[in-house]
Amino acid sequence: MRVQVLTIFPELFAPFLRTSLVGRAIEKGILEVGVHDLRDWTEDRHRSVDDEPYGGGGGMVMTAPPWLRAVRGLSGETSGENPEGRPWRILLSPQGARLDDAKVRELAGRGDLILLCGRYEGIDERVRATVVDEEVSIGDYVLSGGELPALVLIEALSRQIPGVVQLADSVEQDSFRNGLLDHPHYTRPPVVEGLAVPEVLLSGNHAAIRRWRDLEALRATREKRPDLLERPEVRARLTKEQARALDEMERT
Ligand code: 4GX
Repeated sequence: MRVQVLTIFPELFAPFLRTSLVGRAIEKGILEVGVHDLRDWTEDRHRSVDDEPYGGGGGMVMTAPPWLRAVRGLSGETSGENPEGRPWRILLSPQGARLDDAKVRELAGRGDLILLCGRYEGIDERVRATVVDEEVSIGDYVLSGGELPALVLIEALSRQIPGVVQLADSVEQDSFRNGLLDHPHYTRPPVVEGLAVPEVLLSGNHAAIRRWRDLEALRATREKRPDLLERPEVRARLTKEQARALDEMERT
């Protein structure tokens, strides 16, 4: 999978992309990330990318022409795995559809991507109208630019590419894999400030451990994110034992 990023702050990306899981995916060639300076597609002496808003008001707006040249210039570079024959173009903005586990999986299946990272008050609407396939938001708060959202998306995507996550089933059993939150985790030492590790985790009884984790995942979800348990597709994926336990919890 190849992800191309368009930004006026390309230097923000390198240290993150070198690190950890994403860094290893890139090293292995499973993931390719190209970061491009939007100013490389400007044509004036000052390499300017913004101007005053028509209609007045504060702030500046990014002008359309560099974006159109850049996105179209990069669109020829696709590995051919895209259904559309060109990369899928995503604008990061608070106006987008909220990023969640389902959206990450969907985008991981889109083939190559181009991520547009805007700054200032936004980008001339005609960019969205002509060269953007989809707007994505990482949450209902306002940032100063699309760069951190792009990194969030790249990291989440990288975990969905086969061969990226080391432990065979750590994604499989991940939080959200079955629509529930994760169960609690423990490691040494066995007692911390008087709090002992649950006995079952030391028992070596793997069936019992799996049952305990399933029930703790359910308990955590009911306590912290009860909204998730209202989704029919989540309820449908509960184990028999989880369904029975939830029934019990809901009757008390
Ligand atoms: N999830 N921002 C983008 C500038 C902008 C505005 C409109 C294009 C269109 C954000 C978020 C986010 C702030 C990134 C405004 N660019 N992006 N930027 N939340 O807040 O994705």
